[in-house]
Amino acid sequence: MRLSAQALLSLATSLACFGAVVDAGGVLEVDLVFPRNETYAPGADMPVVFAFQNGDAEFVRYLEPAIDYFVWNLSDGNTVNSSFGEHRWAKTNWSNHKPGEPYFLHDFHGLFKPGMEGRWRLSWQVSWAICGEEEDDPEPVWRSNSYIQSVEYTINSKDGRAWDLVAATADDITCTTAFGVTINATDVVREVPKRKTVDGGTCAVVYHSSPTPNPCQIEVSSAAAASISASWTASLCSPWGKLTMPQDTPANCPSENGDVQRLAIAGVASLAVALGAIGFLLP
Ligand SMILES: *[C@@H]1O[C@H](CO)[C@@H](O)[C@H](O)[C@H]1NC(C)=O
Ligand SMILES: *[C@@H]1O[C@H](CO)[C@@H](O)[C@H](O)[C@H]1NC(C)=O
Ligand SMILES: *[C@@H]1O[C@H](CO)[C@@H](O)[C@H](O)[C@H]1NC(C)=O
Ligand SMILES: *[C@@H]1O[C@H](CO)[C@@H](O)[C@H](O)[C@H]1NC(C)=O
Ligand SMILES: CC(=O)N[C@H]1CO[C@H](CO)[C@@H](O)[C@@H]1O
Repeated sequence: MRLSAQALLSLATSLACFGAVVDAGGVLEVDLVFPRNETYAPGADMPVVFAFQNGDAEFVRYLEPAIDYFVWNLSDGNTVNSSFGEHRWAKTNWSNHKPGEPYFLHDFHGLFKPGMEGRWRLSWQVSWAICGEEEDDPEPVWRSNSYIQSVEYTINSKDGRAWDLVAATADDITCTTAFGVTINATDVVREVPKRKTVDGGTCAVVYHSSPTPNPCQIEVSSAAAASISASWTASLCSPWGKLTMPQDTPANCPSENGDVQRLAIAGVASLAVALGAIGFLLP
């Protein structure tokens, strides 16, 4: 049974005696930032970038949002490529995040490097957990909703332009609302009992209707873009990077004793260091 927002609201209200009320609920938005529907020159240091808007709000922890993405080679009729990445909200580091600004998640890998010329589709899925909906559910149920979308881009060394996060996000022409998904959470959360199929935990009651996403309002500042690039340099200069990508080790890496962290300007998640690793690097 699907409930109207009104019914859901009264359900939420009636459940308030079972569920705790968190700080005001709110709207989480998850957006693809880069790449866009454009033709790029190959660049080993080109990232995939997503953003969380309002991701630091209290209710978001109960949604446990996650992003998975993968890439298809369109030149040979939709053969799926093995490359993919994953972002878990729980692994984000908010310590240097400015409240009210989008939080950028990024990965680097060989998706755009020389040798990857051709037409590609990047598909991503945003998934999140919510409370069960049925009014007659004996217990709240833990479920995962999801949003799947894709973007196509071309890597071409002849006509491609150099990638530029600042320019790409300043230009709304290549952006569509489909690049974003919003989740409108009530202020009610419930405890989920441990069962065979669920781990238990706390789920958030969400509204059925959610506002139109606003991915096109995101602009990557040159400082944020520099920070993203710096995290790539830092990962290339790390012992792990030197071991796995010796051909890409920059000439100006800090000395062995130097603190590589200094290269990673704070303020933006440097998941590339943590996650852009092992699984995501293409041969
Ligand atoms: C991508 O851009 C090209 C050229 O600007 C346009 O013809 C095409 O429809 C766009 N594709 C999508 C999926 O937006
Ligand atoms: C994509 O598919 C085309 C056609 O099969 C192939 O020639 C090309 O090498 C593939 N690209 C990569 C990077 O594997
Ligand atoms: C989060 O980032 C800060 C500043 O960059 C760093 O000091 C801290 O160790 C990080 N925390 C985790 C859990 O990685
Ligand atoms: C969230 O949904 C509720 C119920 O439909 C609605 O009243 C509210 O305006 C929505 N929030 C936003 C920001 O659109
Ligand atoms: C870089 C990479 O993994 N490319 C693969 C993409 O898919 C084609 C077709 O399966 C493979 O041949 C490539 O090696």
